[in-house]
Amino acid sequence: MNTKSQELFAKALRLMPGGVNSPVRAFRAVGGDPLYIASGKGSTLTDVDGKTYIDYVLSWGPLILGHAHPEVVEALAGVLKTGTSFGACTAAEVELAERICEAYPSIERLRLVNSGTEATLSALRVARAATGRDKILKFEGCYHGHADSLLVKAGSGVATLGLPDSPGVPKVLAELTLTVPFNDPAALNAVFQTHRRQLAAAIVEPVVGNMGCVPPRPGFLEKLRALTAEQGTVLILDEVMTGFRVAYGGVQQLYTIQPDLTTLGKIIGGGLPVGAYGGKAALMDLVAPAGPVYQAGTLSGNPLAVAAGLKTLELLRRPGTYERLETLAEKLTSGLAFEAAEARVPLAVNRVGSMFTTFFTDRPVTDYSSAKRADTVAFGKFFRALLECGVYFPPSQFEAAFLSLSHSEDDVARTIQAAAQAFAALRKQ
Ligand code: KE4
Repeated sequence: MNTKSQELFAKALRLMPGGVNSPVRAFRAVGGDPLYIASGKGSTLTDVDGKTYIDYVLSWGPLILGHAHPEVVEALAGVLKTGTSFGACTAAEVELAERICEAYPSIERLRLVNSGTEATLSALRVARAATGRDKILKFEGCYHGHADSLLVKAGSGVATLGLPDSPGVPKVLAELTLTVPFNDPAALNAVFQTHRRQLAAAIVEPVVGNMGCVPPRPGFLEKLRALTAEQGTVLILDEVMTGFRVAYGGVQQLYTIQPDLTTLGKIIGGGLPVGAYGGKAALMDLVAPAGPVYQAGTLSGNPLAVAAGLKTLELLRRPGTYERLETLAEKLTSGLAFEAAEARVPLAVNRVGSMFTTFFTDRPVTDYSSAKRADTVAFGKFFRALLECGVYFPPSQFEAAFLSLSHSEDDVARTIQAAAQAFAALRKQ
């Protein structure tokens, strides 16, 4: 007897590529058919077959408050009645820009867009315009959305599906994107010497989420900042995932790194489509209509996403928020590590704040090549065993998992218990 999810997926396969609207949702890396979600509430999701799961995907990061937070729903309900989009300026977009600039001192001006992809492609365009240079630097295993120039040795779904790089990206364009391993200062020095004063931008996930969670080694970001400053290369911190996640002020608050441009997304829209890029006024004033660099968007700054974002940031400013996330995430990840050790299952757990990844490997994961050593078959079995126990982890070894303020100690205890069972089953195989 097919489940409703399976019936929907069979129909979707005839209508959408791979049956999904974003590749990583297809469960290709973990086996089985994708879940079809009927609703979310707090820390849980319920699928169309009525099964409920503790959710550690949280829409890939945005839902740091949890699903359908009453105050976010109320804020949206209010906006719905007064109009969803005007294609014109609103007071709320000014307020959201103000809140973001307050939280990110490196951002003097910003532009709201509708996705992280739009944010990063726009930031790159500004960097190329400002420097008059064409080459850019990214890091192997980092993912910055699906703009042509950035689909080179990318992480997230590209890594999940083991795609070499995407066909359809002109060779002449891909050749302008240089890549080096994350956390490799020697490679960083070499690329800046070989392409001295030729790099328009260096874009990095300052804490990587898209090869799985990988923090920067001490001094790595500082080295990147020094080299980019010395050679007039625009440093772009892609904080689409880490912004308002690892701290209210993102990684640049944790590591006191001042980038030239920052990209944001996910949490600032509270679960609605959003992105933002911003930074030094001298750079951002190049953007039309202030300057000649063109970038536009029908729904940029739309009242719904702005309302959900403003309410989310307001609730995140409440005292104790990040301490709560830290306590719960530490309890969860130390519990997972303990149970894996008890079952003698090799596991490396990387965590920064309330984003983390359980790598099935007995060696530290510090870059893309070490992440790719993880046992993805074991991860798939772990994922499916957790799913059976009503726990929904990201369906890929090369993704970060997240906690929300709606997750409870009971959720964490149940997750650790489910993981203990999953590790024991893995051990027997
Ligand atoms: P979007 O275009 O998907 O809104 O953002 C692209 C992006 C940019 N930068 C970073 C650091 C990101 O993590 C992302 C998107 N993240 C993935 C999950 N790792 C989105 C999930 C998906 O592709 O379905």
